[in-house]
Amino acid sequence: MTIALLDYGAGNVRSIRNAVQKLGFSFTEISSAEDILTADKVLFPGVGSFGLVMAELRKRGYAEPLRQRIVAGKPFLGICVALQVLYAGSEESPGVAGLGIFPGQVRRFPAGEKAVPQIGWNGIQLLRNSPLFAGYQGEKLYFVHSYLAPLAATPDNWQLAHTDYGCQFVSAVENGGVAAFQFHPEKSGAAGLNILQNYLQKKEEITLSLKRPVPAATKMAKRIIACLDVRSNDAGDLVVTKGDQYAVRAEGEVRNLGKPVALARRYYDEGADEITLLNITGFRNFPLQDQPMIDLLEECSKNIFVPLTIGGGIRGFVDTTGRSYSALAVAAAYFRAGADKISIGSDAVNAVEEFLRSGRKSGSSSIEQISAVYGAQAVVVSVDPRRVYVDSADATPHATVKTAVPGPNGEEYCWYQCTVKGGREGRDLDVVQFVVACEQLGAGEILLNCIDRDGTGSGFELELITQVKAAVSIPVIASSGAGSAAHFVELFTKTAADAGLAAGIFHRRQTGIDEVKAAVSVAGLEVR
Ligand code: 1PR
Repeated sequence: MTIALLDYGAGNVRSIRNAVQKLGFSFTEISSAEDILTADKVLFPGVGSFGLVMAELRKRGYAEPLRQRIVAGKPFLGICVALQVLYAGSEESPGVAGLGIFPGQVRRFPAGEKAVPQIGWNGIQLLRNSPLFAGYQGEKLYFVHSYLAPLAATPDNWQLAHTDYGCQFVSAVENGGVAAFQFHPEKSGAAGLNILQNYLQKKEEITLSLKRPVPAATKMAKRIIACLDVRSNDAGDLVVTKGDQYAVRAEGEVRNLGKPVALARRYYDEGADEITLLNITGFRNFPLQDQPMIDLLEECSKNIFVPLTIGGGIRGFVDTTGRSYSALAVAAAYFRAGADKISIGSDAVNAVEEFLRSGRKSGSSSIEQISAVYGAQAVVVSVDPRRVYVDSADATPHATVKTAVPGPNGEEYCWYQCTVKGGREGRDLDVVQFVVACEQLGAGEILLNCIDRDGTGSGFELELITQVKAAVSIPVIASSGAGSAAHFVELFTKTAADAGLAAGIFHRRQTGIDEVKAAVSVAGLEVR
């Protein structure tokens, strides 16, 4: 049996390769129209925008054979944008024709109370039994998208599952041997791998599960993320470290909290919804000359089937021979090595300063370049703010908050100053200016750290999180300060944060990811 993978080289399909290999299948690469028509099974993980995917398919002469295969009902599985290209067109790329299997248009999520993109774990309502979902127990699955397949645009006999997020949309279609999912089975943990296996194995090997009742509306989970700050210690080994307000040395030595690959694997096994790796000295070393970080990512991604984010050192660079590398090239290397999202720190501050100075988008900043190629949902901006106290809101042009935790001289207001190089340099830029500009430049998510809280275990910086969440419509990951499961409950009940991230309490086994999820669930909030 030939399983053929359709990868036109425009994005990260390493995750799907790793998942297929983990399941014990081998695959061939599609390199001609003929391959599309003759393979026993086609697997198409769509990456990039709707327009980009269609342009690649047309350029390679794949659009028509794909259409033929789908119309003939021969085995095909499309993931994410590969579901959307089954429609006639999309609001994402006006004027670009899709494969046109369905006559309707793909739409953007309505602007409103929900953060867009939808990033995270949501449920599906299965409308009927399908061999693809044999063994599925109703687990949440991983979604990451800004555009959706409307019910009205999808023929009834194709609709297999619905999901709710601000509105109801089609999250899976199936007819004959053809299926497509909006969620990512390759990033949906064991439940997702099982669905993928159902597609890859021979039909007769599948036992149909019993009919289940269709659940009520699906709900998005609050994500719990484990973060590994990684750097070389003085002996030159990559270690997971942890700072106190970003200071990672104790008695002169870089704190060593474990080996990155083993720790990341532990968090996957313990149920982390996402894992973030930050190369915290990336501002010094250039990642493309820092191969251990790429190797580390490759190793991690082989056994981790939830989203992996990597940050540190994503920026343009000129080496000693005068050769220049773009931030896009660095991001591409990380995506190829298995990252699902990249995170930009210091260089995002530079990009925003330039944007605010010139008043226009240059198109050449790291955020813009990477977002244009990989999509906003793959671009996280990690910000390292710290408090600057002032006596009154009028004392500074920056966006202040009236704080319940006054400054050392009784100051009742503060603003949050953006920093670069791991907090070593402060800039005349407040966090509100910064995140608003990042969203305009094409970032899909904010990783909101707080230097004052980092490593203190004193709880998340709720005033900062509330200020940032009110300023943007993209998801916000709250980070720094978690000291207990109760702090996550406080985070999700007192702010609208989409995810909570912690490092120290997980590394030191002070609180388990399961304990955090249990506490958040008892508080009436949705978890995976
Ligand atoms: O600037 O693009 O090279 O990216 C560097 C990245 O490294 C940035 O994302 C920056 O936040 C991070 N970073 C730089 N220096 C440090 C440091 O600690 N000295 N770590 C650092 C950031 C903050 C969180 C941490 C949470 C949770 N660490 O990621 O994991 O605060 O910790 P806690 O739960 O123990 O309180 P670039």
